[in-house]
Amino acid sequence: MNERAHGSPSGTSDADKYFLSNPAPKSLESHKKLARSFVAEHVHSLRNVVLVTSGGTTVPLENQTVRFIDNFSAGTRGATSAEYFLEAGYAVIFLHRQFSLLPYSRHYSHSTNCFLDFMTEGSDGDVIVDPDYQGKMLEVLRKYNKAKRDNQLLLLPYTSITEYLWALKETATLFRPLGSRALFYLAAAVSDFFLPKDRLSEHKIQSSAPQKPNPEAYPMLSNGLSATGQSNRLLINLDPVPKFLKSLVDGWAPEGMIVSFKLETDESLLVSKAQQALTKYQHHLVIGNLLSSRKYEVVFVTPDGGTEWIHVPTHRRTLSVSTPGFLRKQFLEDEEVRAVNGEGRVEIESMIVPQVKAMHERFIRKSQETKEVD
Ligand code: PAZ
Repeated sequence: MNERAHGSPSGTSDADKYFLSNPAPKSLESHKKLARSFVAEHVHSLRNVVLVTSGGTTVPLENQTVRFIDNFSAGTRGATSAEYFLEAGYAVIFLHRQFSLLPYSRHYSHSTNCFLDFMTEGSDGDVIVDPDYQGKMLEVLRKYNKAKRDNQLLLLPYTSITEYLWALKETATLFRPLGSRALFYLAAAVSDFFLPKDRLSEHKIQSSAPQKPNPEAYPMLSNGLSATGQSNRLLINLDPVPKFLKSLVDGWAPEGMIVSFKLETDESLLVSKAQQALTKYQHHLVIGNLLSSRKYEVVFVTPDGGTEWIHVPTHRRTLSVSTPGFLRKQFLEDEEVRAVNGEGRVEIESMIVPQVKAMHERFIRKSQETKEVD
């Protein structure tokens, strides 16, 4: 019997406690309704379904949120991967940070151009797409229309860590009827620390004394002057976010294939941290990447101890492990400029997704064989 299906004892895990003390957002019910009917359709369509998470989660500092902690993620990995999954025949639920990059519109929305730069005035005084962009836009439009026609894409937005975690939990649970056809591709940059609801200041934190924020969350302000005599410093006391990958693997999605991403800035830590995550959570694949080179190289780390680097072709030719740091940095900056200027480089997601798909297909076959034996 699959041990993972048993899950952790109910009502006791840190994740359970998190959900008890950080209530579901208002948007959750409508997200669940949409996800439920999307999954039901694709249980029958026999498409494999992937939940792609994308973008960064925020950590609000106030209940009526004026300020929040954020991170760098623009959602490029998630939005680009979602397009390749759609092309590969998957139905995609795209759980993304609101206003981050979206599949298809990403080609235009966050470009250095204003979207009006893609337009021009036609001879009859009408607005048309500038001929320079028409070829590419037609290609993108056709793919987008196909995804819509086949009801292959569902967009679910989140903003805060709590919204994200509730949506992940509920969507994963709704994926159960898909069995091993469910794939989780967790590319979002999820906060590691947060401020629990019961320690959130209701109103905007004031920058000048006197004020009475919640003493536990803001001890320095609550007890008045800091040691140096400054009264307007803000110290924030954050809790760790429980490790939800454990709940996903053990309880929410015991039959699906789970792929997580690991981001580091120190190259010497990347593979070992990815291996530790696999040992700890017992899922199926970690894709490691470094902040500076994430668009050009990633490493696949598997539970059997395998590590395989994937590089975009120009990158492999130019860089090697021994390339000095300053040359590497210059190369990556040049690549970025070329990409922004539209000087087509290979998108690394076009290499990641087919490989993940092949692994998922093997995973499905294996799980069917196991069921037949049982
Ligand atoms: O959104 P983006 O394309 O700028 O960045 C992608 C990424 C680095 C957030 C993603 O590839 C990733 O590693 N996500 C997991 C981060 C982590 O929690 O370790």
